Amino acid sequence: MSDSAIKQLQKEFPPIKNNLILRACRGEPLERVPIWIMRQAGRYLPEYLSLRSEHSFFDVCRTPALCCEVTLQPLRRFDLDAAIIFSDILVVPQALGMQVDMIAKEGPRFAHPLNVPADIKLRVDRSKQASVELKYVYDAITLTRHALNGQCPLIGFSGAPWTLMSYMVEGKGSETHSKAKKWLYTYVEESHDLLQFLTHFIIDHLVEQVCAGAQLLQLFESHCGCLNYDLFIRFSLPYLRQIAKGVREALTRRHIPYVPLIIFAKDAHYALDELCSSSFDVVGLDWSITRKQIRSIRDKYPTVTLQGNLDPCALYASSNDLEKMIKQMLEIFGTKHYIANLGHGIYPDANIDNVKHFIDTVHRISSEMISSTTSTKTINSNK
Ligand code: 1CP
Repeated sequence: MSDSAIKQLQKEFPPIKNNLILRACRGEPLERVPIWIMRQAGRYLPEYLSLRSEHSFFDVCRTPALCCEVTLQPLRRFDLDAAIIFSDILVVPQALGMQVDMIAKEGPRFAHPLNVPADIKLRVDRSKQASVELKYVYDAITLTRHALNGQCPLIGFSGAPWTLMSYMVEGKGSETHSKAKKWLYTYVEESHDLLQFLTHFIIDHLVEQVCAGAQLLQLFESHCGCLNYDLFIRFSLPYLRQIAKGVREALTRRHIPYVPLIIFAKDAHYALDELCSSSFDVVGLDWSITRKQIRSIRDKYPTVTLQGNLDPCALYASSNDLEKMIKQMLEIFGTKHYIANLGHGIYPDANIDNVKHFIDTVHRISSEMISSTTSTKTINSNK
């Protein structure tokens, strides 16, 4: 598609029919709680596996028509309240010139990870621009926003600086992230320099996604489990805050209406206060966050929308047990300022019937809860 054809398409997005999730971010009264599922497009769906048997992972990412198809697959099966563009957090290091391959049954693998700071000069091309290198993501977003035809909002996303840096140094997934953490203890200045550079690039990547049609943004800081409070405060939080502020300012500068920002900092149970006071509209909670912690931040930060946090493994339970867990989750979070989701990405062997049951049950129970409080209020006001 030509640039002018894309620009034209961006001006003519179909009107939105279901904006529940956007209203939840603003804390408006709702008829039911919105729900989407992290990694809702992916390997648990046979139609995804079938498409992947013909195309490599990054070919799918780089082909807007395929991205659009895969993004829509879960929406054809389930009554979801948001779509998330099919892409990956590792398209950012690729855009900077690093070679990343997706190895079957293993995951992402970098051909030449960063071993020492001198490698940054060799492997990371600081002249690259998101708007050029990741144009395929933005084209996919514009195409998908049209194909959705207003069914629900489209989420754009990026990995956060520390998570991307840890992949760039480790070169693959890791239990301990000890190579990347070594940088934080031995190459302090160089680590900050890399994180700062990534921060600017990520801000551009997120803003471009909004220009292309994304209606919410989620930032994945997936590797907080290997940090402690002090490391998080020094090497993650300042950059998360810069991103929230930077995206907001860039959108204002470009006269683009603001979109809600979600932070999902997995395993950052030690920094919930900091996350809730970092000017993100939504704080995603992973499945390990306790009821006590949820109640505490709910009370302390009533204007922050919370997202999560059902254990992805709860989808292996019987439908009766699953329903009990959903009810409990809705009772703890409440129905306002809340987006239901899993507390991490869905697993490839998730039971598809239970995925549908999860989504439909959140809708049913939350609408019952909302209509019973509304009718109680009406009775009270008529007294
Ligand atoms: O073979 C395949 O098809 C690859 C499986 C797969 C998929 C479906 C990968 C490899 N990435 C994705 C898509 C993806 N990744 C999405 C798409 C949209 C959707 O959610 O439906 C998103 C949002 C991501 C984000 C992502 N990628 C994260 C953050 C979320 C999280 O899990 O914490 C991370 C850490 C990655 C890296 C990555 N990509 C793929 C894998 C297996 C991994 C994890 C590797 C590891 O550290 O072990």
